Amino acid sequence: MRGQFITFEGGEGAGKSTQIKRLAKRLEKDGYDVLITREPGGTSGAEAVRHVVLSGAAKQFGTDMEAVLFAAARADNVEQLIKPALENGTIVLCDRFMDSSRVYQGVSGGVDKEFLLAMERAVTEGARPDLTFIFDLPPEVGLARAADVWAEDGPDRFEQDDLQLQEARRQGFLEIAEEEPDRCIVIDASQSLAKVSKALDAAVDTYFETIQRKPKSKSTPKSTSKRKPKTKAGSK
Ligand code: T5A
Repeated sequence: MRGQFITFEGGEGAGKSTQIKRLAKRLEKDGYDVLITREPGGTSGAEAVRHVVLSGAAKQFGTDMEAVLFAAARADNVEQLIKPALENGTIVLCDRFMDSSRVYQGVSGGVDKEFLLAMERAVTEGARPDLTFIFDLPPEVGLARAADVWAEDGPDRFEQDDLQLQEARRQGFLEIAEEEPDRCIVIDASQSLAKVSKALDAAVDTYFETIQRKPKSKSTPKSTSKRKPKTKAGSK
């Protein structure tokens, strides 16, 4: 049985990485095979691209160039890690994916939508997210959280952008959730860690019940049924 591909999206410091690590432990404890990856990154090639884009080294070449670099990193992550894991029945938890390109390069970067979608189709073939959590919170709250964990060199290329751009990104993610309610669930990420964890766990449990996904070790998986539309979890 093919695995499940779950992506986590949202603004800066929304709490995605924290929740992914926690959720992975919980799912592994439940008997699932889990792979964590991130974007840009995951593979050595994609991690090299990560350094180039997040350091700001590519900024001078324009947002189209940055969009292509993110797509190149994604292609490597998809081919080397994500697809093989899904084929193996693994649950893949990915910290950011195609929606980040739609929002950061598209909505706030001004890159042509058709150009972005063409690259998206090319690199995500066979690895489209089954489920996407959009971590929603006011950008000033997320940036304050992120600032607590900034490395010595301070904010990265995208964390430096002003609040207006960060707010545009927030709206961009919410629009994707509205346009694709079958795939996306909005999580109110401004809540306490405990409340976000609870909302996320409940949404994952509901999703697995809907697709009748069971841990390998606990029972034989049944065939995947058509999913019902998802409702918002812990959202405002
Ligand atoms: N990008 C990425 C693009 O422009 N295009 C693309 O296509 C892709 C894929 C990636 C950057 O690249 C851009 C977007 C990004 O700017 P990154 O470092 O991976 O860079 O950036 P983020 O994904 O934003 O990583 P962050 O670490 O900033 O955010 P997280 O992972 O959402 O937050 P997390 O879990 O690290 O938490 C941050 C802090 O908040 C605390 C945590 O303990 C931590 O200290 N925290 C909470 N505090 C209070 N209440 C809660 N509920 C909390 N949850 C976490």
